[in-house]
Amino acid sequence: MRVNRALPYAIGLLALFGAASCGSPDALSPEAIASAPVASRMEISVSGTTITPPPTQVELGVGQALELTVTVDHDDELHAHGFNGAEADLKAGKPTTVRLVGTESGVFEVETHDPALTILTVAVR
Ligand SMILES: [Cu+2]
Repeated sequence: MRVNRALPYAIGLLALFGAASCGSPDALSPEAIASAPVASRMEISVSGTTITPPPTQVELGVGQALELTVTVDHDDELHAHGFNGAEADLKAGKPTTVRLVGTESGVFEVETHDPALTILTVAVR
């Protein structure tokens, strides 16, 4: 059966753009993430559009881990730009912990998707 040859190319481009816009080219192995030293821990809760504590910037060294626990009052999605594409499903009322390991220097946003909120900024140096 004939298929549209343009399609795989279009999907490839989308994947490239997706990776570029999220800034997460280097995937770390689960072992590397698990063994990175935890430099700081943070707990954030989101109720509606209110973020507690209010969004701040955390400093993190390359190779260090930030352990972030997020609790939301509604089902949502957590997304950390620049951290091995870290994503997590958030369930209402259930604290979810993710480990963000700095792999390259830069300032990265950690956000929820529904609603779109920047809950934390991480400066990796
Ligand atoms: Cu996102």
